[in-house]
Amino acid sequence: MKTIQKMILMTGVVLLVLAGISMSGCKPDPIEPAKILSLDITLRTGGDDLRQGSEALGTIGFKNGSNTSISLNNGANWGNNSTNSVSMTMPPNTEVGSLNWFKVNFTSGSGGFTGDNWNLDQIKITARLSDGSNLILAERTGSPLVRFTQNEVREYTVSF
Ligand SMILES: [Ca+2]
Repeated sequence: MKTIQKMILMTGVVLLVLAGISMSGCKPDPIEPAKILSLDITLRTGGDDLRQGSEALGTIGFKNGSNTSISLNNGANWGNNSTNSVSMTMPPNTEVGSLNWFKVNFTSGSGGFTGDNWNLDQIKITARLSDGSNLILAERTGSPLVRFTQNEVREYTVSF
């Protein structure tokens, strides 16, 4: 074969290979992973209530270092052996892997003669996703799981 024919042949091979590469790059876009629209925080109070005027503050921490808080009980009484659910809206485009921890902070109200204590027997954190499904992120149970007190035990953290 003459050199010029070899060059033409080689050029053809190279073009075919390049065409193959560009074709394989034309795959359809992968399906966007579902985003978290909101969290459902379900808390079961055990044998010692969360008194009216006391506060359970919920804070979600993100891996990028930011965090956001809401009052879980809004100053209301959570009676002995009651279960309460609170919805927490997430920022737009919150990815499942972006959550780092959830923390409950207890502050005893000052209304009674003595400070309040609160037994938390269970916490369950469920993500509501943009594709309509739910994802349980954490579920912790104990009897109690944690006993919050006025001065000593004031926070409990769930790491994801
Ligand atoms: Ca109490």
